[in-house]
Amino acid sequence: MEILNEISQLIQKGNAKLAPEKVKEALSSGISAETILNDALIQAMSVVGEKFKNNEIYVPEVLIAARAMKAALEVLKPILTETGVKPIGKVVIGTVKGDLHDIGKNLVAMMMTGSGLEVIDLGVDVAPEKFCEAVKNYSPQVVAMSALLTTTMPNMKTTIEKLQEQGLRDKVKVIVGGAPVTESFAKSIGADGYAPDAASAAEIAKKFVQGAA
Ligand code: B1M
Repeated sequence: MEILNEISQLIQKGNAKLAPEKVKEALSSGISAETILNDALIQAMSVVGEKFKNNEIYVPEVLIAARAMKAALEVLKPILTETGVKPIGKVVIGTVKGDLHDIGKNLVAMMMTGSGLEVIDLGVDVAPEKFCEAVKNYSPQVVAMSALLTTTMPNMKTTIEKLQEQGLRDKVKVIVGGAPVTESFAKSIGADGYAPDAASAAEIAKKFVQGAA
C-alpha cells in the first residue's frame, strides 16, 4: 500500500511532523493499527538499522528516525492500549543497564497495557538494584526486561541473580526479549519466558499473571 510506504519513508528521513499525520490518514482510510505498526513503523526501523550497519547512515540520522518513529507510535498508542477492563495483574518493565534503546520496550509496554495488565515502566538503563526495588515496591507478578545490544544482554542475567540474592526471584516470573535475545539465551540465564515480539510478550505475561504458564 502506497501510504504505508510513505509513512516508512517519512520515518526513515526523520520527519517527526509529517509521519504522525500520515499515520492518522492511514487509520482514517481503514488500515489497521497493527498493519501500520508492522508494515510501516517497524519496517522503517529495520531499514534504518540495515543502513546503519552498512555505514550508509550514522547515529544522528538513526536518532532522528527514532524520534519520528516515536511520534508516529504515539498516534497508535490509544488504540494499542485500549482495554476498558480492570487490570488483571502487574508487570514491571525496563531496558537493562547500559542500554538506551526504548522503542521496542515501549511497544511491549503498550501491548501489555492493551491486554489488560498494569505496567510500571522503569525506563532505560535500569540497574539490577532498581528492578529489585521495583519488585519490593510494586509486587508485580512479572518482571520484563528488554535489551538491544549484545553487550547489555548479560545484564539480564545479573538482574536475575540480584533478584535471587534479595530473595525476590520466586515472587516473580521473568521474561526477556529484544532483537539479539534468543529463546536459548533466555533459558541459559534462568528466565521463565522469552518473546520475539511485543504481541507475544504481552501474551506470555498475561498467561503468567493468570497462572496458566
Ligand atoms: Co542502536 N543499535 N545503538 N540506536 N539501534 C541497534 C540495536 C543495532 C542492531 C544497529 C546495527 O548495528 N544494525 C546495533 C547493536 C549491535 C549489537 O549489539 N549486536 C546498535 C548500536 C551498535 C548502537 C550504539 C552502540 C551505536 C553507537 O553509539 N555507536 C548505541 C548504543 C547506545 C546505548 O544503548 N548505550 C546506539 C544508539 C541508538 C540510538 C540512541 C541512536 C537509537 C535508539 C533510540 C531509542 O530507542 N530511543 C538506536 C536505534 C533506533 C537502533 C535501531 C536502528 C532500531 C531499534 C528499534 O527501535 N527497532 C537498531 C537496529 C535494529 O534493531 N534493526 C539499533 C524497532 C523496535 C520496534 O524493535 O527494539 O527490536 P526492537 O523491539 C522488537 C523486538 O526486539 C521485541 O519487540 C519489538 C517488536 O515487536 N522486543 C521484546 C523488544 N524488547 C522486548 C522485550 C520482551 C519481548 C520482546 O520481553 C520483555
